[in-house]
Amino acid sequence: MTYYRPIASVDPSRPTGALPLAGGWCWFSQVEVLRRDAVAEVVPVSALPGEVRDRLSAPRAVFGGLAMDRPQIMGILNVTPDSFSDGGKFLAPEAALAQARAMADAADVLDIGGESTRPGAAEVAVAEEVERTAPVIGALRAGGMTIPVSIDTRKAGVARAALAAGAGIVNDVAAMGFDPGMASVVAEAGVPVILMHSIKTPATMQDDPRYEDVLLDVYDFLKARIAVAEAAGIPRDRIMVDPGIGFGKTAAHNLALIRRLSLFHALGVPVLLGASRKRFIGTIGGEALAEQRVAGSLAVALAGVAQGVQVLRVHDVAETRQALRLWQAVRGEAE
Ligand code: HH2
Repeated sequence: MTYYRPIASVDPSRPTGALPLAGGWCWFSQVEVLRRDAVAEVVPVSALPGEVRDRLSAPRAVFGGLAMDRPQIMGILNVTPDSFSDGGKFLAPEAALAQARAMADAADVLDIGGESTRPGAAEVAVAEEVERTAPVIGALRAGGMTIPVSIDTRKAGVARAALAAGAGIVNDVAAMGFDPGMASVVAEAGVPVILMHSIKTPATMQDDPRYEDVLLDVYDFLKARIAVAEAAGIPRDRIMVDPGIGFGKTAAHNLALIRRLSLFHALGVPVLLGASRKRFIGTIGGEALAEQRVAGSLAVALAGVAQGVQVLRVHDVAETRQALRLWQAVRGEAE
């Protein structure tokens, strides 16, 4: 199997023959060709098979109301007692609603979750998870908020209730592999889905995770999950992928994935990066407190945008918006 990683650039001078990366703000004129059993080589885009060129450069369809030709900010709202960085802060419905309102100014989409998936977290019963999430989504809609909402869940019943309450996207950290009913809920509702890579369950995922090649293994997994989703009747233009930073990964695994994130554009669907406040940012950045990891989180988010990642899942939406505005202004891009 051959893997094609577009070498993303945002340099203002663009060589003749360069292609837009996924129809977005980056361009590429060279591709790193990777194989499991061979040394990587860099080739010009002119040497690529036509279908690979097309898949890497084609514009991505609007996803759940979000244009994919510019970076989008997904604000995290955990309605849980135990999430790793904001656990307990927004468990009361009024607190959750106030936080949703505060985030809606700077975020393009809100990701609402009722079960922590931090390493070691225990499973939450469906009824409990529905009770935490659906009323908040319903109240936000009743209050006139029209911002797109994704439901962060592995469970079909939770997704169904959230969609009925007004969510429009399903974000599944188990890539529809946890609950056998998830694919049909998504397919029947006709909503888009985010498929994230993870190994095992949150309770055990950090027990010595190993890969043959983390980048290529995650790529193969996501490719296989896209095939499962398509077979279940979910069209490709309603699928987004996410390498799952911190889910069954060491700091070295996370860095290897972030360094070559642009590979995932070869799957032909938009890509999401969720690194906000995660442990490796604390380890490398020297910050034990998750809430104090905004600077490191921004550095990683911008590294993702520089590789054409379409959605940034973050806790610090206002700070990320500010960073993105400046990043875009320096490049001479209007927001
Ligand atoms: N990370 C977390 C939860 N959901 N979904 C996607 N698509 N990508 C991610 O990286 C991702 C995710 C974990 O972070 P958080 O929601 O802040 O914490 P917790 O799981 O403890 O609630």
